[in-house]
Amino acid sequence: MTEKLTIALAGNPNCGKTTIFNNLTGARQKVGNWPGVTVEKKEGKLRHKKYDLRVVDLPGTYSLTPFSIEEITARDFILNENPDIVVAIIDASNLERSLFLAIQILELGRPAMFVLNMADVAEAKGIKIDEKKLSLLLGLPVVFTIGNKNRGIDKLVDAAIEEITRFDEGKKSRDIRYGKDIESCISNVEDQLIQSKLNLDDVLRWTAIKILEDDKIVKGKLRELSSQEAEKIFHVAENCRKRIFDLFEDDFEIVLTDDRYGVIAGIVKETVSNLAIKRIDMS
Ligand code: GDP
Ligand code: K
Ligand code: MG
Repeated sequence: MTEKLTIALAGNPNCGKTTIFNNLTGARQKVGNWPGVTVEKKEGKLRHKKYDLRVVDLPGTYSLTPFSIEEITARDFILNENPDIVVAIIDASNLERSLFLAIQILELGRPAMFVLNMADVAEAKGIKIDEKKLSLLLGLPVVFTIGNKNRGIDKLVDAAIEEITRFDEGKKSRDIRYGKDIESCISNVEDQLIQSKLNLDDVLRWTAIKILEDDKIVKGKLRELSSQEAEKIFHVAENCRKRIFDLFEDDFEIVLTDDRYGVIAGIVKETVSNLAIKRIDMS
């Protein structure tokens, strides 16, 4: 019996996503467009042990907001087609910048893992990432790769399959936690979502955050499910947005973005040491 699994590759432009996609799928590729848009869609196949893997190369993006067709395409695929795992490809030589997208992928609540690609570039720059600590901190697998040398690719696939299995056996993704004012808003909207019985299960927290960010697409989808429930939820969210504005004199999405950068700075501080800088410090 073979098992069919779908792996989606996500990441910033130029992080090496297509290189890794090519390493994984070789010549077994299909190139087309995403439905209705002129964004290129690449899909390929890979046979690994008892698994038939379908690999999808998502459009390169810096975020998962609804402001560009690439971002909408990437997040719709993750939300609607439910890949068995989302592999966030990270430029290891630029961890801080890459984490802005990567933690949003983690935040979707679906099975995910991080791939620290460009490991050679990071090493040449004297950047050392403690991948075990990063993995423990965020509760997901982390592997190093050097895409253009085809290094680490088997490890990537093994880790992906292990993580899919863990989720099948009941693992839940770990949440990124923000400041107390943001968290209390998220809880308020989550509570209202639960009362609405719209059955959002695994995307509950993500949906609450998106409503608070005034994400027009997510709000439109909720209205389609139940306009009456949607208005109640939006009312709670609007009160929270006002509270945040009074406290910080900025919109919720700006305050949350600042908080995200704070979380990222904390992760980088815990897991990265720059050997080049240390050498200078000691001289
Ligand atoms: P994408 O935009 O994310 O699809 O990135 P590409 O796969 O097109 O890669 C961008 C460039 O980075 C290409 O020139 C690759 O050969 C190169 N590249 C990919 N992975 C690595 C890596 O691990 N190390 C180095 N030094 N270059 C890489
Ligand atoms: K490219
Ligand atoms: Mg590409």
